[in-house]
Amino acid sequence: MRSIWPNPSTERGLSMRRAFWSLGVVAGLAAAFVAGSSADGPAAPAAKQILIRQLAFGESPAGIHVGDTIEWVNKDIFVHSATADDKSFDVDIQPNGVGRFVVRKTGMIRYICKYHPGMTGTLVVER
Ligand SMILES: [Cu+2]
Repeated sequence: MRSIWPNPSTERGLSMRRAFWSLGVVAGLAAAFVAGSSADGPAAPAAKQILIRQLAFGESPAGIHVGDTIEWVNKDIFVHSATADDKSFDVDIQPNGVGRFVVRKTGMIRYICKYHPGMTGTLVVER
């Protein structure tokens, strides 16, 4: 004789499926969170400073990557510029000021100060 009540095993099966589904959602969110904070992604953009003093560019920082901002800090009483040979940037830097440029490509970029062409520097940009 058939029972008019719901089959208990089916009910239990349903709630088990719901539990597994919820678990799946939680696991998915956790995985997305971990992926978002993954350490093997590109490095976070950084600011890299180059000091200018006594009519000379300071040493270029190592480990410049695409997306980093170069900050030329001018300690002189003259306006300087950082002007790329390949014309990819031309930044004026006021006395006691900072000139900024966001690196967009890899490679070696030579630059000069267009006001004092004897001032030269080189950026080496890695991926
Ligand atoms: Cu200069």
